[in-house]
Amino acid sequence: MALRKVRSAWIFLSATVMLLFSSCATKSNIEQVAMSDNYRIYYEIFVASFYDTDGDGMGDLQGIRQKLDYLNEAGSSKSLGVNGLWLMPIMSSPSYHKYDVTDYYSVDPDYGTLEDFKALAAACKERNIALIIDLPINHTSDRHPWFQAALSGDQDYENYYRFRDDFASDFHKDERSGRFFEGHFGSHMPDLNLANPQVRQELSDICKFWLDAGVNGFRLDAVSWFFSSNITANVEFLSWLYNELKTFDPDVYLVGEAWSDATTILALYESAIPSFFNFPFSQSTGTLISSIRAGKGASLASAVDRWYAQLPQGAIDAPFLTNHDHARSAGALMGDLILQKQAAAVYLLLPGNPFIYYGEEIGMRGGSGRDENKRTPMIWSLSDSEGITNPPEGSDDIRPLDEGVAEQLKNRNSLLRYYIDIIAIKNRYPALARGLFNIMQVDDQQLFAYTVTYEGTTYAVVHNIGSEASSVPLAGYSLIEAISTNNKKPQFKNSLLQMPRYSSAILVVSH
Ligand SMILES: [Ca+2]
Repeated sequence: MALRKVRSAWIFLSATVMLLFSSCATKSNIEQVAMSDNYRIYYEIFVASFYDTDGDGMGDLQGIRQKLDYLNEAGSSKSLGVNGLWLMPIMSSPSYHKYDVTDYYSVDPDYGTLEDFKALAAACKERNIALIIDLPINHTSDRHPWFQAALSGDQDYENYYRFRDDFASDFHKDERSGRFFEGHFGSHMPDLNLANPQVRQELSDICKFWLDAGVNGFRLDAVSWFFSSNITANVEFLSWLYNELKTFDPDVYLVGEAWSDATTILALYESAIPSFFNFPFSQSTGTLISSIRAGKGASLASAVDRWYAQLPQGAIDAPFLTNHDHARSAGALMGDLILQKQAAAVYLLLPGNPFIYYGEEIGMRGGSGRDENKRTPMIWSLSDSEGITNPPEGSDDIRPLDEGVAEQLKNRNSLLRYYIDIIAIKNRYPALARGLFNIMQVDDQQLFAYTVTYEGTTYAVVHNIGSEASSVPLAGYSLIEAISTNNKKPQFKNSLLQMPRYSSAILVVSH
């Protein structure tokens, strides 16, 4: 809509400039992202809480397939438009979260069958949605046959884990032998010995199995604990894994979870794995939410600039607000609709692959206390309970919403409709995800302003994340997207970009 408005204004300008501008716009609009392209907007799903198709109260893989129209239906204004999915663990496991696997070659019966998974993967492929699954390989379940064999004294399988004779931090006593095994996340999740070539062969086989079943890659759980905090060993293992998987699929996408500081994450990028989650920017105390809350765009720009200056070439940053381990972002943004919209515009439009946590797009709240409260049922509708799952057992804080998905789709001013608009813009201009970042120096501390340059075209992205209107002179640019969190949109007149409070604009260099 904004694009049409701008284009009609250009009718009054010279034919030459008009031609240049429309060639830029047309190119961006028709460009299709190839399936092999690893630049995506991802959506993280806790399968158990997403959509239930057989009425047992448990979300399932068929439920995700039924909701693909919601996630990405080409040309629909009621579809979110994400083109990547990350499923939290789907393999057999005794726990509700399934991060402790008992069989890496099966789908947990709670969620369906391997056939259901293959059908989902095929449906994703048809829609050009990249599908990645959680791969918890720092540890297995203590009920995994490998660990059971180890406990029964099988030497080969003892070497699959990390046993020692005396106690050390993170080690647990095996009462039978009197020895100790490592289990950073508890005695029910024994750590695998990732230095053992036999274990590596098992992991290679497992990944091959899932790539053959249709995944595009994996989200690697707990990578900073693979060899405790030994970064050199972790980098070596991650390099080995990435190179191994590239022999099966040269376009395989991996994103690592190193819930750690910038120094550790940057060091792990030496493995050449494409993405690591941007934890320093995430959570209620991270750079994104704290800058949005304070309305300090210029300091956010400096932080982002420092971060991109350190990322190695080829790295695909993976910014997010919060994930399944954090209290939901809506709470940190004080339930304020405008702040939630502004936070979404800022992080979704950043270079790289943003990761949306299911329910974030409708402002779901919760997450104090137990982890179960961070993983509550997706609210599809307030009036129709079809497909809505039971809450995870043990959750004791379920927050209601004024509007679920169905209601927000009908409300032009809703958070969901805003997410749909922003995602469409990110998809419309491939440069926004892929471009080279450069900070723009502006006078107003409220403004978060930068350029991205890709294939010879430079775009400017300007956010006013403050509570006062602002303006910035931008000679040589044309406004192509004017985005408002309320009802006042940015205007561009006589090379002056006028930014209402809490608004965003995208411009292109007009040569
Ligand atoms: Ca079910």
